[in-house]
Amino acid sequence: MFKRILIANRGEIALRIMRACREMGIETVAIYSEADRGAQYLELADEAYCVGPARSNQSYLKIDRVISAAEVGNVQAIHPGFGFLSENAHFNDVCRQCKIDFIGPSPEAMRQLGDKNTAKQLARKAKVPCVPGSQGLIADEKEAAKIAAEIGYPVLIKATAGGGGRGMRVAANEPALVSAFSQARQEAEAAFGNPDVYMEKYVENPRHVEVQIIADHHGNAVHLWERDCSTQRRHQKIIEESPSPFLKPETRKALCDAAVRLVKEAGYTNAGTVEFIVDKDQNFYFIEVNARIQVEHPVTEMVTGIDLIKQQIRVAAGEPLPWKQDDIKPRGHAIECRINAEDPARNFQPCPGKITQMYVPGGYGVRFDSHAHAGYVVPAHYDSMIAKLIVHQNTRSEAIDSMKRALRELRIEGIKTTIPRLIEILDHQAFFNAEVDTRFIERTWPA
Ligand code: MV4
Repeated sequence: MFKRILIANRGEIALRIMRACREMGIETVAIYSEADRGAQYLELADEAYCVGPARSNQSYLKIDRVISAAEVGNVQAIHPGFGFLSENAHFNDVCRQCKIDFIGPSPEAMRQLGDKNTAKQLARKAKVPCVPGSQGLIADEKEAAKIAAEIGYPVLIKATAGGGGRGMRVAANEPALVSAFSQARQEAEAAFGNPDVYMEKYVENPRHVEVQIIADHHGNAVHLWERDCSTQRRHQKIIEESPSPFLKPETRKALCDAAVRLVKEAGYTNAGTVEFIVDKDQNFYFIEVNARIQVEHPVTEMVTGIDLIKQQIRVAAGEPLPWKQDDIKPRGHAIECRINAEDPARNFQPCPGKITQMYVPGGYGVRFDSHAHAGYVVPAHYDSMIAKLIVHQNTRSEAIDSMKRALRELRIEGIKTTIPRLIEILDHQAFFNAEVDTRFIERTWPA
């Protein structure tokens, strides 16, 4: 087992990893930018090194500085968290060259699944349902028009190097296709340095259901059931829950088993998430793999009783998974609300600044993951999430009541937060009725 791990991240996920390591008797080396200097969570690491100024591309994203901190800190492994370098295959390669274990998949698996088109090819080989569309990348407008005519409009053009909703263009008909195709390629080249695109039939108003998986270095892979992340705004998840209130049991089993087939086909190791969209008739389609731990991992931890961060570290250290699929029996219902320093009354614009007062909820089945505290200055340089409020109860109805109670108790003064909007969503009949698809927020609260 590792003696020391560098945490190549900041904020609540850095704190989450420090806590897991502390309980495992593993020392931690934290990194921070000038904007995070003095943050209280850094005191919970055994050592902390400044890696540069506030801007991410001069600090948390600077591979040479992160590796230098790992060398100086004399660590055996690096946990990348989510965001930043967590899906950077080159960083993963550099860790390997420096003989520092990367707590995540191999660079090869990360590259193969990070490319959406090759990920779909793997999915087809693993008999995982994919959205009807092009067999591969599309060379030109002519081919695009031919395929669109075959699958029928509306179609979605997607950047193979994109993901998370970036680099997508809908075309409702042939005249719109030509401009959508060229815009998608231009945007993809600009954003990802790779203009290649593929095409899919556009699935109207889907739900977003993702499957947590974890695989070891001994050929074992299991799923830890699903999370429903349909409550999102502009591809930013707001509320996640498990189990999905929408899936029928047979759909749930087929979807989770498909996710395991895909990761086995890819030779994937460590934790990952297989993302699907599900249409109103329970047809599910593979969309992409997230080759990292995700923000919403606590939802799965609560219903399975598994500490995913500890399990990631054990898998990276070469340990076999301690369970077979049948041992993983989910219990109850968990909901997570992301608390962002944003102003719902001003189109969710980020609202950095000093938290003057903070009152954190508790009680039966309530978990609060946050690095924030009274006196903490929310920096303007990073994403606006400052806390995650998670509840776990026996039923969905009880979990909703518990979440509303906890949200009403939670006080974060001095800055605007998304708490009022979260309460409105949880109070909405459509949410209670599980009638939420990925367009629910924009339909109900048009910007
Ligand atoms: C889709 C889709 C509809 N049809 N693909 C791709 C990135 C992923 N995070 C969201 N993506 C979508 N792919 C087809 N063929 C709709 C979306 C989508 C979406 C999916 C899940 C959750 C939120 C979404 C918001 C907008 C679009």
